[in-house]
Amino acid sequence: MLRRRCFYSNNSCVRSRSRGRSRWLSKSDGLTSIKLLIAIMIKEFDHLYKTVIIGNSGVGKSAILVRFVENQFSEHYLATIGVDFRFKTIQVDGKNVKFQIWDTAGQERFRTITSAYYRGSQGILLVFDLTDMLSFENICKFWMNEVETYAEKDAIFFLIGNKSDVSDQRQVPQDKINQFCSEKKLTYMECSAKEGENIKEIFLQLARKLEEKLNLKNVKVTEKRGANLTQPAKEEKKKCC
Ligand SMILES: Nc1nc2c(ncn2[C@@H]2O[C@H](COP(=O)(O)OP(=O)(O)O)[C@@H](O)[C@H]2O)c(=O)[nH]1
Ligand SMILES: [Mg+2]
Repeated sequence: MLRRRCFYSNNSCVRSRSRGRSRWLSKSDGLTSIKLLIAIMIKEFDHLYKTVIIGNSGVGKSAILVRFVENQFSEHYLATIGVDFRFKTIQVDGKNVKFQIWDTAGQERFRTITSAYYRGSQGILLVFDLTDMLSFENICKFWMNEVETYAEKDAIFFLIGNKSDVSDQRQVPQDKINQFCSEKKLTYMECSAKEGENIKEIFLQLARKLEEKLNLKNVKVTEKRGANLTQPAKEEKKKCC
């Protein structure tokens, strides 16, 4: 009998969905990183950003991911075990920006997401359900604290209100959303994974912010180097004889 093997260093078994079905990742899937390396070498994309999706179970995290990557929506999703990630490349201002998007797979139900999930993430999507007040309260009370603790310090955070299509069942007041966003300096966007409304725009805006941040970083590094070049070289310490 074939044994199911985990290949991630954090020992989390990984399942991935292919065309809506879950499958265990085989050892050969460990080649993903090699494929990525080749993609970098042949300049298949300009920048790669790890982005994680977080929020209560049932808010539509997987639906957002599947809508963005496959432009599909299903009322029922199979919960994957471990973690699930997908790639998607978009064009942003003449650049090919590749997203590696991580989706939790049920652990959020028990709030047992490990810090490894957040490691190296540059983009964070905090998702709540506009028709479920508790899902918003949990962003404020729990998920925000969690990402502030574990995510990279300079990551870009977006607050996402999903299920905008069911406008007659809205539970989350706009002023509460605004207040929280101004407190935490978050970009807020509403979307509907079901209708496909605003999904691509979320990733476009995120990509723009990430690119801006990267450019700023590069300018700072260049300025620093320039400054160093104009500064007189430090006198070498004379060695004592
Ligand atoms: N009406 C509506 N339902 C949605 C939307 N997004 C997801 N759902 C439904 O919400 C349920 C939970 O979605 P899922 O993506 O599994 O949530 P997750 O647990 O956060 O990953 C599913 O039944 C989806 O069909 C949306 O934009 N509008
Ligand atoms: Mg899910």
